[in-house]
Amino acid sequence: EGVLPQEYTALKLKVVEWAPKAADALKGKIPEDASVYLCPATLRPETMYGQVCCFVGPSLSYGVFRASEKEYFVITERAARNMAYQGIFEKEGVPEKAAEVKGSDLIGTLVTAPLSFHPQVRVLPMDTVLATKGTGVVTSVPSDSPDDYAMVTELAKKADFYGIKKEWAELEIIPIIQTPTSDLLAPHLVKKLKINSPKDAKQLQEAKELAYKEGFYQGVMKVGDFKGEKVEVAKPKVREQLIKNGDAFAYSE
Ligand code: A2H
Repeated sequence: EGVLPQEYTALKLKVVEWAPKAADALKGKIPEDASVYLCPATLRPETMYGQVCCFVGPSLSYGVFRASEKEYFVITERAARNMAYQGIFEKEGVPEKAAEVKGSDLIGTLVTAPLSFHPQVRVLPMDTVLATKGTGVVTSVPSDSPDDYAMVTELAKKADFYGIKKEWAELEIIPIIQTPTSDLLAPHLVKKLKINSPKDAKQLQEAKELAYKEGFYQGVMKVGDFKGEKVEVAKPKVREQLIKNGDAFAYSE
């Protein structure tokens, strides 16, 4: 881990419909009138218009933690401990875990996606999600993240193997940021560097660095309330808007 604290935006993706195994794991453990959210941590809040799914690590274990009387968050135990000390939960100190659920049991759960052109998206598996970073939940923006593009392409290609419905991984990828190279920078780089699978780690690292630099320093918003503004300028504005609307909160580690 780096020396400087990483300032994430944690999104609140509200569960609309649980996958059957997740529903079983949670049965009777969460108050009926409470909302449960998957909370992906992102460094690119300005890309949230392009969310198409939400990744969890299928072999990771998640807790459903009480944030307040009416709100519960699905995140890793590690993230919950950090949040409990950052004053994100109503009760400070030790986080209160209401239930436990395996990543694989969350696959197929339907959640809302704040700001996205796709108002509801599915939870899908991604083996490279680290338990040691962020919340262990990652929102997928294939237009601007090479990792995300490589993974949704793989999921659509091998839907049966991954035990998902093909259409869950085939939501339209809409351009949201214009750069000198492309308005779909991640797909462009994945093709240019001949990346064939999420396992091409070295090329993906290169693509990720290129995409991040070009997107941040030369990108211009194509959509949303800050359309026409530079990404650098729009980023904090989108973040504030998400937080003000109750769709996100600040999380650092
Ligand atoms: B980013 P850093 Cl559009 N395991 O969000 C693996 N990856 C994780 C993670 C975890 N536990 N937690 C967060 N991440 C991803 C958007 C995005 C991101 C775009 C472009 C690049 C990008 C949509 N996915 O990240 O190591 C999250 O994906 C490339 C740096 O803390 C998060 O932001 O720097 C980013 O990695 C945090 O990575």
